[in-house]
Amino acid sequence: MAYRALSEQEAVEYVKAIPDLFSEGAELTSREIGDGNLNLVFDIQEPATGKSVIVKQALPFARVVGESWPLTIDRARIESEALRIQHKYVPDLVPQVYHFDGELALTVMENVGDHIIMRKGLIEGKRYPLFAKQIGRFLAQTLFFTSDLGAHPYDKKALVGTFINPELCKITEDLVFTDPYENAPTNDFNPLIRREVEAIWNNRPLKLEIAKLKYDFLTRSEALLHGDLHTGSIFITENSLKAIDPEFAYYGPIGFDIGAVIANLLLNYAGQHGLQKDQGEREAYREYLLETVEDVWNEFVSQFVQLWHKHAKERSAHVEGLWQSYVKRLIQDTAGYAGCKILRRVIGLAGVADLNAIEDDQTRAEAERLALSIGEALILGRGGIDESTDITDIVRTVTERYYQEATTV
Ligand code: SR1
Ligand code: MG
Repeated sequence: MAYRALSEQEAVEYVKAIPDLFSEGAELTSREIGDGNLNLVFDIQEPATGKSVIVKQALPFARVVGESWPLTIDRARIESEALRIQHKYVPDLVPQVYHFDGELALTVMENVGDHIIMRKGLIEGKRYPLFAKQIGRFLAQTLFFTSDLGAHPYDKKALVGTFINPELCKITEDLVFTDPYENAPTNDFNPLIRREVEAIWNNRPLKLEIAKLKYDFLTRSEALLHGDLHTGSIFITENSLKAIDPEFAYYGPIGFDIGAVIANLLLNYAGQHGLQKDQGEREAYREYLLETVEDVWNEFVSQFVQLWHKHAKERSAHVEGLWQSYVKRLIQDTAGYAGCKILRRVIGLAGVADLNAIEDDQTRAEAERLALSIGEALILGRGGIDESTDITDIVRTVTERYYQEATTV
């Protein structure tokens, strides 16, 4: 069938025609629930049995902007293939793909509608005690087994080819690594923080560090990344986690994915300034977020290093001292990428609800200034980072300084 964007009813007809998915004559309901930046998402339910699936269809443009921003529908293939690979390594943490249609750029997959978007949960002040273990395992397994450490060299090169994703990478190159640091038309920030944003545009040492991180993003094909692992790409309950939406998947630097997770925890940390009015509650929740940042890194690294010792086939991986220097470089990359991802969400296109939900412009500007200071400090301070507490120490120091300066002004 030639490409066309489906209606709710057409999505029902489509899934009915897939063999062995629903029983013949099943009564199905359909609702378009996509609220992301790019795609159509249909929630298809069979009320009689409670069975359901998700139909996700790529639009030939970026939904967040409209038809004036054309965008390849090949991203649907990238997403379904990435989901299949990730599902192979962590089946409990990734939705199962039932069907893919390249012509329609459409994937039919497991419906995880009993989960909520983690960003929403964090904004509501929920805690997820299993999150760090779950995401640490997701990161360690998917990144190790697709890297030169865990994959056969021929398989790894073939995968690099499968995941050539130029248009989606270009979005990241522009929106994460370029536009926010100059006066670009895509930028979209609170006018009250213009002074701080202009200071970033004029901060040459910061721009140099961001350029180095961008260069690694462009050139270092380390592992198959999720590519957009923010808390809006994580569906969660108290017991279960599902990582969704890997349409930005490509072979890139491992720290980019870990940094995305940490950045989004820290964006919520900054947002607490306006989200939580009670100071005691706010401090307690911020402590929880910082512990989670440390746990995410610690879980990832302990599992990644175990996999390295047990499964690394690359002979040079066992040269004495290599894993230690690799891990040190990884945590520094992680901090740098986390910093870029924080800055882009404050200055650039596609902000986050953790900050945007703060209604009062002035209070939101205060939270955004804190986020900018944290992002900047992580990028500039990353060379001195060795362990997860070095990351959280930077955040604590910046926060203390921020509130001291706020009370002395
Ligand atoms: C035009 S797409 C804007 C952003 O949404 C996605 O989630 C990515 O983060 C992208 O940069
Ligand atoms: Mg997405």
